[in-house]
Amino acid sequence: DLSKITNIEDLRQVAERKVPRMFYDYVDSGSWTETTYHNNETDFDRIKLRQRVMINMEGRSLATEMLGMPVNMPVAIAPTGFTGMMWADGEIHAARAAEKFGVPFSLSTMSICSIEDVATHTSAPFWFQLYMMRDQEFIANLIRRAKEANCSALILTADLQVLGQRHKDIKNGLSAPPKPTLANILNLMTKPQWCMNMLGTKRRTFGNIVGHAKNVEDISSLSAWTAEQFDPALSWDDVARIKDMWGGKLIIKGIMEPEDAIMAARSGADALVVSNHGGRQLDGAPSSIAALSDIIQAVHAENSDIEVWLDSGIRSGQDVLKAISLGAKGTLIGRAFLYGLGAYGEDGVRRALEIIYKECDISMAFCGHTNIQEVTDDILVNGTYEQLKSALPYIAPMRW
Ligand code: HOC
Repeated sequence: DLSKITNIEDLRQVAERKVPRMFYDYVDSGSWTETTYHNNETDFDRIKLRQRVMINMEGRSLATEMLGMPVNMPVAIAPTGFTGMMWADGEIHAARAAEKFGVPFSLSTMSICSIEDVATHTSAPFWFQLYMMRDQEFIANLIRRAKEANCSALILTADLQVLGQRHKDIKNGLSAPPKPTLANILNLMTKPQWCMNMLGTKRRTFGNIVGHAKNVEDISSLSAWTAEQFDPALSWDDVARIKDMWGGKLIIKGIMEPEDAIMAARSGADALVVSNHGGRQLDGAPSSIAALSDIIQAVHAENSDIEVWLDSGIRSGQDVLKAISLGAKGTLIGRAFLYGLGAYGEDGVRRALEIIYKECDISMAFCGHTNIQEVTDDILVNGTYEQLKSALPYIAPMRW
């Protein structure tokens, strides 16, 4: 009975107790000083909502579309690495929860369950996330596998051609599966449910790259592998090439500047995600919510119909509502669903989605709206650019 789990923080606390330290820390941390990681959350809190009254709140709906696909609310599950280490077969559990809730699920290249594992255990089409690598044959192979699995969109990650330095992962000796060191064994002894679940699955390392990448189970070999494999020369020409190879809906994730948003719009991508990778890459970047307005404006000035989405820092339905009010057409959640997964598996992901739905729905009602598709920045106390600037001091200057 998860009725006493009322917010995402509750799920985080349970996950912290149940998940081995190295995997919990992998999720619950950012790069370097973690300033961007923290700002992603605190900047949402600085944006204030206007309470309206005497407006009929009946018949509310959060239903909308992302890339023309109907969604129960404007939230998708983000592609996250090592997800099957939060809970055995975690990607399958999260995908099932998303499918039942009517929101999209995205599978990371660096997932534990493979594309085929998830496709076999779900029926709704999911999205596949790709890193540009030097090995073109491997890229073509991943794209072919995603097509065969009936994936309905491809997400190209633009901001991880080099890996941000994450101190906790290095100190913990992050690996999948965990190495049998004394520290790990002692920590695993305090996580009996996790150990039992893991013993019951054969999926304990990276399902999509196994066979292609040898010995990439720990953080130093993974970092070396990404440095060797991920193509640092990724360019907008590659995006056009990937779009051709894929032939379906393409999403570019990791846009933080208007000039890059314009390039994404011109590249033929169908959606872009304003994202600083959850504060896991460039520490020192602004929060993603501070970067949003400027990007929306640039895309409008370009007359492009590319959809602008946002991730990084969303821990509540109010955060979703704020992003939508500032012009995002959709959002992605990472940690918010991972805490649920680590805490209770599929039930926990479902609970995370229910919590976010309810918070978004109730907040929208308080702001005097009944339809998420009609929400604009008129629900914000600090909705205009000048007002936002006082709430988010380092919001990008208006350049477009
Ligand atoms: C060491 C893992 O997007 C993240 C993920 C996956 C990164 C791949 C390399 O952790 O931010």
